[in-house]
Amino acid sequence: MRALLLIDIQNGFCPGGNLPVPEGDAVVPVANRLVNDGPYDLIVASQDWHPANHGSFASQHEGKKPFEMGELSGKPQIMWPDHCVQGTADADFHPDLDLEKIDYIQQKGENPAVDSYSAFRDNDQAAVTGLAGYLKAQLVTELDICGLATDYCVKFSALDAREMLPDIKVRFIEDASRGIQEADVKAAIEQMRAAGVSICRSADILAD
Ligand code: VGL
Ligand code: ZN
Repeated sequence: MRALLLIDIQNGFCPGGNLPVPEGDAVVPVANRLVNDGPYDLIVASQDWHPANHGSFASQHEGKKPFEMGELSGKPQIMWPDHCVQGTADADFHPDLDLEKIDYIQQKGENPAVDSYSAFRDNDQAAVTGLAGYLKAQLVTELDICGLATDYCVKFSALDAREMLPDIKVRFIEDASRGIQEADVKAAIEQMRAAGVSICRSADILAD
């Protein structure tokens, strides 16, 4: 079973959103091509889904501004702008993303006391989301990952996929992803590669 995992292709991470990733919306047509013309048996999407009082928001910390370093539950935490609040348009998937073929949506980031970059588990690794169990139950053997943002949620999802599902082949689709900081994207790709994630482009997959 081959699965595609679309990470956080939401309004909040696209231009005009509350935590915009440069060119974030450029991943949408590529993701749609992979969904419609790719070799996948299963399509999964993750959705950053925060309560309004989430502790990763600078607004919840006296005197903190977005993108400063702060603390959450005693651990270092980047202070993000309020983003992807449950039930708001910012948390909706990009309106041009084809949702009909999505088999499973994994929401994450609901616990206000911990951030959850990975679609598989919280950053403190204490609680899992259920996505690894779902992919195992579906007998997935190959998992391709792309979306937003390469240097945060895509990277941590790919690393957790390698760690929690060691028998599954994991690939990162570079042109179907965008990151927040260019230097961090380069480092993220090297970190994924070192963890056994293959790096590919959508054309390689669509040509198969
Ligand atoms: C993300 C920062 C905060 C992401 C989510 O989807 O990469 N980044 N929440
Ligand atoms: Zn978030």
